[in-house]
Amino acid sequence: MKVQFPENFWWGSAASGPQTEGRVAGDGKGENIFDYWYAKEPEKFFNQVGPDKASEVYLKYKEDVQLMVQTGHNSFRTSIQWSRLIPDGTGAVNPQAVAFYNDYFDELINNGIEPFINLYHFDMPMALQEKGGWLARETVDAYAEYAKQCFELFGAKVKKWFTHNEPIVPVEAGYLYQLHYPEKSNMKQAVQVGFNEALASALAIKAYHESGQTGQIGIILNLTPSYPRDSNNSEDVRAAEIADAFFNRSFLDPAVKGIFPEELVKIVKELDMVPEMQGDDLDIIKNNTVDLLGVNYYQPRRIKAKETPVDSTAAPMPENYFDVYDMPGKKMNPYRGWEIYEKGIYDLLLNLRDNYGNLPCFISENGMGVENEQRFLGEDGMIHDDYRIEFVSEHLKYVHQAIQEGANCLGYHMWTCMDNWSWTNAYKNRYGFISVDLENDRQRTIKKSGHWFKQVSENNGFEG
Ligand code: BGP
Repeated sequence: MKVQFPENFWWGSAASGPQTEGRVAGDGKGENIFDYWYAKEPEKFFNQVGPDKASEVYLKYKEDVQLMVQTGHNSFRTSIQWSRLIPDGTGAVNPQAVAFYNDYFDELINNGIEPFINLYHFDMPMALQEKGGWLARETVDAYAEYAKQCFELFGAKVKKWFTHNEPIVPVEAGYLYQLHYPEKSNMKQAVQVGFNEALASALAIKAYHESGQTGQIGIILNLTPSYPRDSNNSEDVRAAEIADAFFNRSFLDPAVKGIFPEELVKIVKELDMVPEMQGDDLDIIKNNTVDLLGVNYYQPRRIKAKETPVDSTAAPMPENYFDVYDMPGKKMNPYRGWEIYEKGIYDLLLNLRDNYGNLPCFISENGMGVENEQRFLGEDGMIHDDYRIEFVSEHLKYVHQAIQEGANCLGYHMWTCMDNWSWTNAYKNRYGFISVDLENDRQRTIKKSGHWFKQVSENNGFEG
C-alpha cells in the first residue's frame, strides 16, 4: 500500500545552533550556559566532548546544505544562537553573526530549502544567567528585544519562526531534575521559569504580528502523551491527566488557547507557588497565541496513581501527584532509554484535531539516537541504519493515518540532519541522516536512511 502524503508536505530535519555550529576564534560569539558549564565541569559531558566545535556547521554550512539537498530536504529547522547574535544577551549585535546567518539562510533558500528558524534552544546567554536567567523579568524583556532584532534582521527571508524549542526542558532539566545548568531542584523556581518562558513567547508573537511581516510564528513543544496504567481505573486516569497538565498542557494550553490548565493553576496556588507577574501579563498570553505548532515526539509517558508515599518534609515535586509506571513488555530504544511507541504520534495529532481547534501543525522532531553506529559501517563506507528507516517509516504510517482522519499536519522533520552534540550526552547517541566523523575533520557521509529519505521526499510517500 502506498503511504501517500498531501501535496507540499514539508520533508526535512531539525537541529539547533548550539548543537551544530561550534565556535571559531574571533567569531564574536558570547558565552551561553553550556559553554560556561563545559568550561567549568567538562567531566559532566560524555567523553568530555563540549559544544566548542560541535559539528562545525559554522564553517561547513555550504557543504551541509548540499547534503540536505541530497537527502531530500525541502525545509530545515535550526536556531539562531542568542549568544552569537547578541553576545551579552542585551545590547550590541555581533556583525559576524548577522553575516553568518544571512549567508546560511540564503544558501538554504537558494537550494530550495525553506529555513524554519527557532529563537531559543536551551541556550541562555551567560550574562543573563548571571542575573537569574529565566527566573528574572529582565530576561523576558531582553528576549523580546532579541526576537524583534531577529525579525528585523532576517524577517525578509525567514517566513517560519518559532519562539522556543521545548520550553519545558529548561524547567525540568534546569530547575527540577538537575540535568542542565544551573542544576537546581526547586519547584517554585521551576514554575517561575515556565511562566516567564510562556510570557516571553507571547511577547515575541505579539512583536511579530505587529511588525506587519507576512510569515507565521509558532512554538515547538515536546509532547509526551500520558497513558494511564489502566484506563478503567479512575485514579490512574486522574494521575495521567495531572502528569499531562504538568508536562504537556503547561505550555500547549497557553500557546494555543492563551490560558493555563485549571488543575495546574490549582496545584500551584495550593503550594503557594504562584509566579510573580505584572498587571497585563495574563492578557498578553491570552491575546498572542501561535499560528503554527511544532510537535516533537519521542516517547510516551506511562503513569499510575501515586503508590509510593510522599515525603512531606521534602520540597514538593511533580511526582507527588503520580507515579511513573514501568510497563512490562514495552519496546525500548536501549541507548537512550526511551520507550518506542509509534501510535503515540497518531494520538497526539488527533488530540490536536479534537481539543486544540485542529491548528496547523507539523512533526518538528522524531528520531532515534543509537550508540556506536560504526558497527553498521558497510564496505561501501556507508552506515546501514536500517533500524532508523524502520523507526521513521513506522511513525510516518501513523502520521499518514492521522492526516487521513483529518489531522492538520503539514510536515515531518526528523531529529536530526547530521549527527550533532546532544547536551551532556555529547556525541554518545547518533541521530542523523548523515554521519559526522569526529576523528577525521568531522567528515560527513550520508547514511542509508538519508538516501532512503530522499526517495520518500521525492515520491511524497513510500510503499508501506
Ligand atoms: C530534543 C531536543 C534536541 C535533541 C533531542 C534528542 O529533546 O530538542 O535538542 O537533543 O531531543 O535528545 P538527546 O539529545 O537528549 O538524546
